[in-house]
Amino acid sequence: MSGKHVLALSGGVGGAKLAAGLAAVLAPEDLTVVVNTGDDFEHLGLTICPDIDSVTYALAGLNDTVRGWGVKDETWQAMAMLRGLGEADWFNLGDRDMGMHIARSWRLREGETLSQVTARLTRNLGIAHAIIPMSDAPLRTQVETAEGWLDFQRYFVAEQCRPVATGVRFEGSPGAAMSPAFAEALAREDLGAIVLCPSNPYLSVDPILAVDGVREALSARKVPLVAVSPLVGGTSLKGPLAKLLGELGRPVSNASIADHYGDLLDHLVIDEADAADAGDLQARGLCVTVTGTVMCDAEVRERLARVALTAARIETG
Ligand code: FO1
Repeated sequence: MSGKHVLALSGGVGGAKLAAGLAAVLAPEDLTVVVNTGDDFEHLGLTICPDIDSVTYALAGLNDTVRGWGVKDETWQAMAMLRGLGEADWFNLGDRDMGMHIARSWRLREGETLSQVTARLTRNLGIAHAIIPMSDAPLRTQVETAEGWLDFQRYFVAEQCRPVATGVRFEGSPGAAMSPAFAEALAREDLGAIVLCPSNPYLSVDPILAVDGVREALSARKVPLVAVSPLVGGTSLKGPLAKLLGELGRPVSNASIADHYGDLLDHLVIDEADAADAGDLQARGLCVTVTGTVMCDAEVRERLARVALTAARIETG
């Protein structure tokens, strides 16, 4: 019998939605979600892990679906106080969200690893599925611009992705080892498939591939690797992917997503608005599924999760 454990690799907002869909259709023992930590940074004395937060809030049903990040029904009193005190206010920390960063920072300072802290906090929020940081070591995404190399959140939030990007690098790679549960998931005898969530390939998935040994392990895998494209109608729904592709001199199309993942990819799930891309992708030897990929509610998230799992030859009930 082929394995049925699914390893999903996810960034923040879009990835978190599919991760929530996968968690809705797979039992906790059948899913491991490994999350990008290249966006993490230290801010106001706190360790912020935005993509872990997004996946955690999505699986806990706490995510703000309008803003796309942070906690729903959020209030901003602490932020107003910080602003009044003359502290940095370019990165918005809601009151409820702040509790997450305080708990994480406190436990890290007490000596727990990021994996241990994440397991503790997700469990205490009632999440049964495994949400795993890609590494317990710092691996930081930086974007090259005319102003020099910018740390990810400086580029993404403070500069609103305005500077023209000429390169991306991952400080700490090589040298960052896989988190223990990531390595275990990749080595599982019952591993049945790998799913790349619809996250930015350059900014959210590449940091995971830059962790020591990950690209090699994925190349050597014996199970299907399915990606859900983050492009919809030839552009990115949210975030800088379309702008970044243009700046890096690549077409804003699914051909660029397929080129980027290269031999790693077996099957690409693309949006129905991009159905015209299917022929070219198939001509390269890729399997393609065309479906609606805009995850506007829980029902669509689950449906897309089932489509991705079917593409990966994983049975769902
Ligand atoms: N994104 C923003 O655009 N502006 C913010 O002020 C902001 C604050 C923030 C706080 C906590 C958190 O977990 C995420 C936050 N994000 C914010 C989202 C985050 O910058 C990005 O969505 C991810 O890093 C990209 O995946």
